[in-house]
Amino acid sequence: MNMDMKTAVITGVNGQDGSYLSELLLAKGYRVVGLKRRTSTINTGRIDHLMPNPNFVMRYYDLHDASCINRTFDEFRPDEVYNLAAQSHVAVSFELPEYTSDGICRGTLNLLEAVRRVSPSHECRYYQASSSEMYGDSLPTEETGFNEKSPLCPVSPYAVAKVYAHHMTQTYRKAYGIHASCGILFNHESPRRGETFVTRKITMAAAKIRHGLQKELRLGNLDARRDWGHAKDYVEAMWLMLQQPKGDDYIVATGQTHSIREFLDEVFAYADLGDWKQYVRFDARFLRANEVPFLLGDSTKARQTLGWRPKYDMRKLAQSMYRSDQAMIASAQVAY
Ligand code: NAP
Ligand code: G4F
Repeated sequence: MNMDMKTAVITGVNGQDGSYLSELLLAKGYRVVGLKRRTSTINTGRIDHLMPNPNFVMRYYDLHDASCINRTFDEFRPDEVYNLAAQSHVAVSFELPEYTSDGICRGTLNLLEAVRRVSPSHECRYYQASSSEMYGDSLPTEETGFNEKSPLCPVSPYAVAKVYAHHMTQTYRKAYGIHASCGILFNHESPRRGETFVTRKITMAAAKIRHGLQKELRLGNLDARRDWGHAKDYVEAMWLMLQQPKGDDYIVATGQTHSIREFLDEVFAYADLGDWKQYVRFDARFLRANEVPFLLGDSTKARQTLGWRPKYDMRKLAQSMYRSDQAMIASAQVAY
């Protein structure tokens, strides 16, 4: 190994963001130590293409097991740690509140303690995956949307746990001088987005309907509004945060908000399927005990301090996700 090479540890490496961040860091000449949990079936589809790279190393890990973190940190002495692992589905967190909270809260605390232990003179930098879900059912007081000072009003077990992890990261920064940053990321999607999140559920359904493989799409609340960006843009902001002289908190968002209806309009028009109302059926199973009705982020601080800019808006994002799903379904049909 080249001694000048930086080492980054990424938890949740096989998730959507973990895969894009790994690509970014490998391209920048990092050694990437990717941590993933053991599953009974193989779920490395998003990172299989990185496996042959000698600078990409994988280790098993679980949010609920501190010993693996300590072993990994002792072995690799990371320069940067990106904490991306989480049970990240908000609706599921109502069904699995203890599991979701325990993983996010204890998992974050274990990592912060490990950073403090292996890096007493603060060389190791830490990134916390905070979320716009923390704003909950409040509305922004400014027209430009939520900013870093807006109050946090979480309304799901997932969001409450993310608030704990967010405050704990700030506490370790203040108390111990750790270079720790919280990225308050608004919804970000991509062709690699999990298929149970609403955007990907819609683009996959449109592609299947186009190919005659699906007849209807069952959805819950279509009135919620989200500030949707592309995950590839957002992982760049994560890296930029850790290149600053000090740790801090930053909103990462496009500054535009759209309803689920508007996302449906965009995808079904692009797929040339006509009016989506022909296919979409309301299904109360997809409603949540509490809903976050409105998200819009003001990323002025990230734009000014980090020089970060999103390249994708909702329209470009929706079209790229549909194109990718359409191509995947078409090639699967050829294979049959
Ligand atoms: P994702 O695709 O759901 O990936 C989550 C990763 O965490 C997966 O690798 C998953 O492994 C892993 N994980 C889950 N439970 C685990 C456990 N007990 N032990 C170890 N690993 C575990 O999420 P993402 O969209 O990439 O998001 C990355 C992070 O940003 C998450 O913390 C999420 O909460 C946060 N965030 C996301 C968004 C967004 O819009 N995408 C916005 C704000 C914040 P499996 O593949 O085995 O499940
Ligand atoms: O796509 P979603 O499941 O994303 P949600 O709940 O906004 O959470 C995502 O973004 C957060 C950042 O704000 C992350 F922290 C979190 O990890 C995750 O990545 O749902 C978006 C909206 C909701 O209002 C939901 O009620 O879509 C609505 N929706 C309507 N029908 C649906 C459905 N959501 C899903 N998943 N499935 C439906 O059938």
